Amino acid sequence: MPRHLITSALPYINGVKHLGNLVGSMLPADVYARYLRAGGHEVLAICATDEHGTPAELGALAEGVDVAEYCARHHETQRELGERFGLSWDWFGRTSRPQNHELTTHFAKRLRDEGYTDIRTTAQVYSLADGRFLPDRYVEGTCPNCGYERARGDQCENCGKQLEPTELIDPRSSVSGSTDIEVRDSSHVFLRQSALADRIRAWVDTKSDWPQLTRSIAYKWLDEGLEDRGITRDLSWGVPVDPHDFPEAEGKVFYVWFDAPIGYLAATREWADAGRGGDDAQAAFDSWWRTDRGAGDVTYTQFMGKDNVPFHTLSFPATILGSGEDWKLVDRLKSFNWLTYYGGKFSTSQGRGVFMSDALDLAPADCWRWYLMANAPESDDSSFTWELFGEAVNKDLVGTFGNFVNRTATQLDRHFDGIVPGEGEDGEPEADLWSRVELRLGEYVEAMDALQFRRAATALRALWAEGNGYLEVREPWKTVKVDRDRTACTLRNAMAVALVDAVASAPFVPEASQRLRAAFPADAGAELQLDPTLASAARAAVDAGDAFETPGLLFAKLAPEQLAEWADRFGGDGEPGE
Ligand code: B3M
Ligand code: ZN
Repeated sequence: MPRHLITSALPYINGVKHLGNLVGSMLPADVYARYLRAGGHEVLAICATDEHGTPAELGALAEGVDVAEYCARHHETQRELGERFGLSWDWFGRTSRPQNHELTTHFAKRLRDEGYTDIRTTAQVYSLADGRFLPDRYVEGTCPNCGYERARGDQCENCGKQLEPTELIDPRSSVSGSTDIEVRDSSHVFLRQSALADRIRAWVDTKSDWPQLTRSIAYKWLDEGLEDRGITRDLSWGVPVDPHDFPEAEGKVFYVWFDAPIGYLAATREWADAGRGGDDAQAAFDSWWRTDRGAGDVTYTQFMGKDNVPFHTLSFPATILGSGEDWKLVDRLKSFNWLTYYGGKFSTSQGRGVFMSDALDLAPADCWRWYLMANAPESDDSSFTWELFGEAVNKDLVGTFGNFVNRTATQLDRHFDGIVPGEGEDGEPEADLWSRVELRLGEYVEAMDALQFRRAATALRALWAEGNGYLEVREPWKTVKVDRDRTACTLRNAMAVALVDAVASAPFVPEASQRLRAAFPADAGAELQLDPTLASAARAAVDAGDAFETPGLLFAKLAPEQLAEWADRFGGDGEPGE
């Protein structure tokens, strides 16, 4: 069996992530990781906070703490929120840790040795008042094209024109507002991506199974011509350039997008280092990342929003390929469109939309997980609305899954003291039920294997509905008065379907699934796997005499007034925002 390495784009350290960030990377990565584990696969799920770059420095400045402390604090918040959302990482690391410093330094040196770097002088804006170089987007001024007064040094957001900061009229620092700025020359390390373009294209050509969105983004960039890229910056927070390797760039740090993807390896190294020493740690790490040292059987799947695709299909592969070493490259890359908030952008600065911390105060993680994945922006952008959220919870979770389990449990409890009865022979209705369950399960597994989450959610919803359909045909609440054997048979089969549901639903709604699973005796289907054998295995696992503890209501209904109040509070007024 292949082993599976799974990474999700590393959340940037600044602040709490919104639901759009969650559904575009961390959540689908978790759903897939849980799915594979439930199928008996060996999985390593890795994530980390992406901690370098100017926004971290400025965030720390705004909070009046030093940047190391700022990052430590926000890392902790993000880790905790992730765990409360049920994100089952094997490791949640930090790009500011020594493992990333070491690996980033290593890759830069390898690239230099292979002849893929050179040193170039670039003109950079320096703010005397702030005592620092300013990245392009932190220079503000009047757009030479349209006269907009708050154009940024990389682009005018009014007319969309791409700009150089030196083109701005009346430029000023957006950090302090100071106009006391000047252009200074600075030498930087460049990665010669142009020299690697053919190798990258040849590699992308082998990825015919990548989704269309991913492929089209990669080819667009390749067709436009891969440009060489500065991989160092004039900042103080980051992985320092080793002056022995690059004396001309002494005192600078690597660009955040150079070290962040190396963070996938580094966070794995953190995992390997935890509780292991020296050679063991090295071997554990290598077995996931070095194809010449045991990672040959690893399937590597990445999850990310579409804006991150160029960095993962081109820049990071350039780092890997250019190193001349046998590092693992991504096999499957799942990218997502945007989740919008009523058609507009989620906005951290305007507090528009729902953020991970708010969400958990309103409803359990499972409700969010289900809603978000069942409506994931896969083939197109999708829009968050409170109506859709309410529907996902009330119709799917409460009305379909929860209702089936609750009706079954109540009947069993009321008429058979919660003990699975042995009477009654399975007949035609049961044969029909199980062939439908098999069918739904097959659809579900196929969609999950293909990383098609909406399709998987549709199949899962249909699986839940099969249980209800069966109860409605068999009507145990009526037959119990006249035909106890038939009722026993119905409830025994319904129990087995509930067990199928518990296992199959776990990737999407782990907490409720766990509670349902725990209602069965510990040994009932302890070995069940989430794969096409699940239906028959669960059917065999539910035995007469098994005691079933009623799990209580799996999900609670959301009242319309409640939803309306939230819409009010979070700005869900149907007005597309900025
Ligand atoms: N931190 C995502 C972002 O902030 C970025 C992903 C890095 S993945 C190596 O847009
Ligand atoms: Zn403009």
